[in-house]
Amino acid sequence: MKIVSADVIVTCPGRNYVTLKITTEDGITGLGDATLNGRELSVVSYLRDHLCPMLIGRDASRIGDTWQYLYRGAYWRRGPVTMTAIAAVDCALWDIAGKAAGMPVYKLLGGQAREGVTIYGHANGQTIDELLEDVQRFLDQGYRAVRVQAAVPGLESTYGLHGSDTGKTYEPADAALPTENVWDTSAYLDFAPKLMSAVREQFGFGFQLLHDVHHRLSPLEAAQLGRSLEPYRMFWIEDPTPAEDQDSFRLIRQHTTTPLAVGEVFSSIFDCQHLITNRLIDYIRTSVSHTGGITHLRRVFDLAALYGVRTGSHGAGDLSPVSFASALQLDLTVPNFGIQEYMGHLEPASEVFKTNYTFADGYMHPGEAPGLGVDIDEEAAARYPYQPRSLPVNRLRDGTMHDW
Ligand code: KDG
Ligand code: MG
Repeated sequence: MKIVSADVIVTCPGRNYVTLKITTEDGITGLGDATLNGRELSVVSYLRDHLCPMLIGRDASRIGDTWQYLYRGAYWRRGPVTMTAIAAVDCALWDIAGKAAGMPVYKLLGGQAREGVTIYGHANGQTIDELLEDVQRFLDQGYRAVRVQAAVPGLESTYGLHGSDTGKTYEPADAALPTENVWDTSAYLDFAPKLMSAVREQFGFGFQLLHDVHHRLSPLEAAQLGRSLEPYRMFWIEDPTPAEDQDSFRLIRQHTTTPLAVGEVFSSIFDCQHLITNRLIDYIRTSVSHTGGITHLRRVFDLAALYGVRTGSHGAGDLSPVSFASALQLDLTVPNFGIQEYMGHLEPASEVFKTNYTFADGYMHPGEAPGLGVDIDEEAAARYPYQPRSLPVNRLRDGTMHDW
């Protein structure tokens, strides 16, 4: 099963996606998501200029060896660009393996360990009332878990709010230069418990409640937040503090029993090792497309299982449907599955990516199509050319750069 071509498809059906397509001599194609939001073209170059030429002539069935060849062979290790590129190759090879075997990838990974994958959706609002309406919309659809974000009073913009016109994105639609947001920790710490209290008061405790702090607090502030949210029994708070200084999570842990989820910006098992083996987090958020693909993420999840840490993979809309399908295939099989994020994709994405996953009763299933279960329509992709876009940046009121 020799590889005869490896092509990179860049498209922007609502937002930019980079897809790797590998073709074998017998005409089987495999897809991998290579999207790194705001830095897309660096992965395009990594693939086109470096990895694609190395893939030609290789045996597509040697998935683990190819992973090691690309990882060790780079000499320069880890990092989001390298690991996203390797992830795309890895997922595409799993897709090919599934198609060659006539099975969905989850069957190659050991078969399903649950009937479906619990997902959480993103509810948001400019006001608490608007947020409550949005939560209701998710509960009406059958969601069992909802992430809530609402505008912090006094701030001009808040992370996690969708533009009402797009419904699913909260980033500037047309900016090559980052927009600048202003952040105020005090205003946020005042507001967050009021928000959760309103949600629990209106809807009770019959569903899982999640919230993303998006790296904004110091460890001590994160401890205060966690404690203030304890009455609302959160499923997790996510990224309460930036995770470079991993020992700082001990301080949060000492002060609160609110569960912690971290890892969407990590790119390897080594980034997760300290937090997991010291039991400093409850959920690991690494994603299949930013953490070396199915092959590597499976190792992260296995390490996490040893320490009672459960999975909660990143699934924002800037990860393509190929990524989401890959995540579902793995989620269905691992013993320590926790939850899967699902933000959905903007409407035009469905013209480009043809998916097989289904949603019912709060659960997703990847479907029974061989491989990952996603096809790409390259003519439709060409109708949506790449558009330079950036994630926002954040400053404190006095102008100091802060984490976004
Ligand atoms: O590209 C950045 C987004 O993926 C990120 O801001 C979304 O934090 C996020 C989440 O939890 O989905
Ligand atoms: Mg997040």
